[in-house]
Amino acid sequence: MQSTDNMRGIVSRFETAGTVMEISPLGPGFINDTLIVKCLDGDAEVRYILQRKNHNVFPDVPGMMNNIVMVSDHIKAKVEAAGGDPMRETLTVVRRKADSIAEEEKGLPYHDLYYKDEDGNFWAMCLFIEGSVTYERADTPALAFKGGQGIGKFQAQLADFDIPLSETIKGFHNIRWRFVQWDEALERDAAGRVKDLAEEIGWIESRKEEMLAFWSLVEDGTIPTRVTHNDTKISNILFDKDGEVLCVIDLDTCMSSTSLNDFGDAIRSYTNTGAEDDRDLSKVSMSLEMFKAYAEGYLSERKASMTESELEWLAFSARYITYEQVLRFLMDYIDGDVYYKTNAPDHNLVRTHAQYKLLQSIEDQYEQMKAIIAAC
Ligand code: GN1
Ligand code: MG
Repeated sequence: MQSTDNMRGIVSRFETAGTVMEISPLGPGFINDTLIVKCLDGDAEVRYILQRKNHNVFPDVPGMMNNIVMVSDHIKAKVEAAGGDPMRETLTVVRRKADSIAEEEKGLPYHDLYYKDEDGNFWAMCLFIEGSVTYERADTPALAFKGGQGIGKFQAQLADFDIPLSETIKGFHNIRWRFVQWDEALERDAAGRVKDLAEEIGWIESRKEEMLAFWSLVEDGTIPTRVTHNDTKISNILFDKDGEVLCVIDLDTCMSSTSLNDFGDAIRSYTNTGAEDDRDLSKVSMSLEMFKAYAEGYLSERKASMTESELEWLAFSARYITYEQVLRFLMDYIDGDVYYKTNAPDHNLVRTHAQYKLLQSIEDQYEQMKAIIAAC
């Protein structure tokens, strides 16, 4: 992380109010670095989120920032029409101060949405939403229900968004593309770890065909493509103090995909009785009660607009995304930990094992999950 003076220099490029009082780190994101910036404007304290966007993960940060602005502007209009508060119910991107934009920046696309520092790092800001609460895990079915409602509503708000979005990460939830990367990773064996991973590699290979079969239904249009969030874990939702969903955040991966992925990714996170990186596998399983609550919340917003095929494959999406996450953690371990932030040399392997345990638990309860969806 940079020195405080550097950080203040970065903040000074953006349209913040008042004087910067404090800049401190926030949250456990695996990809970007996130800071909170406290400003004093007269007597009022105004806070902002400053992020160093990971340009190794997101090769086109300007395009991504433009996606975020277009999507949040669209939601703002919906919130306003419904009599809500557009400044609290969706993200507000903070733009560059006009006089901080250098001549050579002016020709660049979306140059008012980010700042690129001398080291080549990309910075972006948005308003901090006061009075919001985040969770690393869902403690109660009531919270899971609300989370499901929140993502269902988010997708509904974007149902008529028809401007093409830039693909911020190629083939993000496209398992066919993930297998291309997977084969390359095995071939490279960059960290020399493949020889010790026969069992884990077997977990991936043994389910390859059924995952590809599901994805072909997306490719041939049987399952429709929509604007989706693609990273719907619980920590990417802001709740208010009464447990109501305020705002869906982390719009970096907002792009076109199947809405099922948002459901599956949320199930992966909300229903886990353990942690995503639990070393104690006996703690990890899928809670069917949480599944039911999330599904009921989600379907309360989305059921009417879903196709037969989406409903039919909804439960499977939890298997698909959890499987993909096992693959992604294992692939990063094989690659020598280059994608996710890690806190131990075996962190990605621990994550792989914990996600695989979760996947097995989901597979074991698949028939009950389908019955719950049918009953909704
Ligand atoms: C990453 O950025 P963050 O921490 O919200 C990742 C997700 C993974 C998740 C696993 C851009 O999410 O896809 O599911 O970690 N985001 C990206 O917890 O790869
Ligand atoms: Mg993210």
